[in-house]
Amino acid sequence: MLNIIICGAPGSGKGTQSDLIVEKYTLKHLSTGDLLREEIAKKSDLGVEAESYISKGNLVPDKMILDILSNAIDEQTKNSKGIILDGFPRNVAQAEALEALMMKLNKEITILIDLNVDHQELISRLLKRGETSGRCDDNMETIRKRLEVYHNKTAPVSDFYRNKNKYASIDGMGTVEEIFSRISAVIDTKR
Ligand code: B4P
Repeated sequence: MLNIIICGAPGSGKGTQSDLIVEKYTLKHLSTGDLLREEIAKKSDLGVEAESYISKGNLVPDKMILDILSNAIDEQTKNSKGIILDGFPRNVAQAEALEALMMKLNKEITILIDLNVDHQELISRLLKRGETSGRCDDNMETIRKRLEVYHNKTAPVSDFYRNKNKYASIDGMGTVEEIFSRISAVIDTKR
C-alpha cells in the first residue's frame, strides 16, 4: 500500500502533481484545501468559519481539519491501493495526529514528497492562478502571509518525516511533466 504525503509551499504544485500521481498509481486523493473550498462554496457553517482564516492567509484550526479528515482517511484506505494526502499535515501537531490515526488503522505513511520551488516562482504562479481562480487567498497580500505561515509552521513537518527516514526532496522547478517524472522515480522505489 502506498500512503503518500505531498508537501510544499503554497503554489508549489501539490494539487497539480497529486492529480497525476492519483492517475498513474490509482490512489485516492484527499486534499484538505479542496475539502475546505467545497464547504466554502456550500456556505456551510464550517465553510464560513474556514473562509475567515483562509482569506487572511492563516491555517484553519487543527480540530476542524482533523474532524474532516479522520473519517475520510479511514474510508479511503479501505479497499484501495493507498492514499495521497495533499496539503495535510500542515504543522507538526497535525503530523502527530496523523501518525496516531494511522497507527489506530494499522497503516503507515510510506513517504513525504517535498516540492521545492523558488520564492519568486511561487508568487508568480499564485498571482497567475488568481487571475481566473476566484479564490479569496490568491492575492499579493494573502500570498505573502501564506508563505510566512508555510515557513514557520509547515516547513518543520519535513524534519518530522526526515527523522523517520520517510522524506524525499523534489526539485519543483520546470515543466509539470519534468517534475512528475522526478516524483515517479521516487515512488517507484517504494512499490
Ligand atoms: P491548498 O489548497 O493546499 O493549496 P495551495 O497551497 O494554494 O496550492 P498547491 O500547492 O496545491 O498548488 P497548485 O498545484 O494549485 O491550501 C489553501 C488554503 O487552505 C491554505 O492556505 C490554508 O488556509 C487552508 N488549508 C489547507 N489545508 C490545511 C490544513 N491541513 N490545515 C490548516 N489549513 C489548511 O499550483 C499552483 C498554481 O501553479 C496552479 O495555477 C498551477 O496550474 C500552477 N503550476 C503548477 N505546477 C506548475 C509548473 N511546474 N510550472 C508552472 N506553473 C505550475
